[in-house]
Amino acid sequence: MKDQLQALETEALQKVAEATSLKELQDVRVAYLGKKGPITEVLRGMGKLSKEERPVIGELANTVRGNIADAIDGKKETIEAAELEKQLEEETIDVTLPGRPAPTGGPHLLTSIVEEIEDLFIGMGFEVREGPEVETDYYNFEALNLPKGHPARDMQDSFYITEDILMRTHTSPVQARTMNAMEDKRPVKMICPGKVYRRDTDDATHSHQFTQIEGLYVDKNVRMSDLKGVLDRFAKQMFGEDREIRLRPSFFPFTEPSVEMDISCKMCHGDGCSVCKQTGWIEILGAGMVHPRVLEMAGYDPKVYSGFAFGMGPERIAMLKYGVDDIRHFYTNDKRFLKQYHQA
Ligand code: 2NL
Repeated sequence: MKDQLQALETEALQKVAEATSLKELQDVRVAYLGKKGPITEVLRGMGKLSKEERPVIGELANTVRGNIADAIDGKKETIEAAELEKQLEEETIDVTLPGRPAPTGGPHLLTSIVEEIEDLFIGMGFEVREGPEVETDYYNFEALNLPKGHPARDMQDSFYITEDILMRTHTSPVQARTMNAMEDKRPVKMICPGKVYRRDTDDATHSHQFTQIEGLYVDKNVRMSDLKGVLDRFAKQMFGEDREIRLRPSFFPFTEPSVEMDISCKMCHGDGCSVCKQTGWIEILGAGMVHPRVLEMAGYDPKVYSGFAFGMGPERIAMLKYGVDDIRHFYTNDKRFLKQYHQA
């Protein structure tokens, strides 16, 4: 029985040494020290032993059990320490990794374009002014040399609130108001960006609501060459220093003479392509020398003062600059479209 116990101990210690996980170790504990294990068996059979043998075997059995239990506990600590070490190694956080960027929005392409144009004209000494989108018939038409019955009123028929109040059809009323408010009739040098409204059927190139930027410079001795210089700088800064401008005669009721400005086509360098419709030139804006009647109505003596004015559509500028093919993209707010221009 003594030999049997000693063999059991050797065998158990061997198994403990071989165990590589807590699960295997637990299996060894159950196999050797459990209620159905061989040691318990020996202790149960003690009754059959002689009086002399009983304490000797009993003591040996307890020693063997104690040794096995100690070996298991020792090994358990070793395995646990190794597992902790492994876990610490695997779950290390690299605090030097750059963080994941949080998704952010960005300015709408139209906002970026309007701000770019504003900055450009501020750089040439223009002030930025805004005004009401709901206007009186007087400031929207009358003060701009578009009297009642003028055919241009049919062309830009708008959304009327009452017979005398309407959604503005251009931003010019802001300029007429600014000139009017100038008590001492000082020079005016301003641009006015903003939303305008016209009764139109929406399609790829028309929208019933769109934006406009108009400019006005009134002073003594303002000449057509000043207009040309300012617009040339605008065109080159906006579309590239290699662009040329061209002024063609045109008509607006509030300017005389009136012109339309084209920029040279970058795609074909003047040879003619689909972008410029085979002409080598792309129409950008309308402009002219402020009509003497407009100056007079605003209280500026046209014999003393002269001025130039221009008007452009930021949507058109953005469409040409970025190759946008449909004005409705600016207003339908498809994020796939908008996201492309967050860096614009
Ligand atoms: C266009 C043409 C234009 C103006 C706007 C203006 C304003 C005042 C006096 C005289 Cl207060 N003129 N504005 C002048 C010429 C052209 O816009 O095609 N815009 C998209």
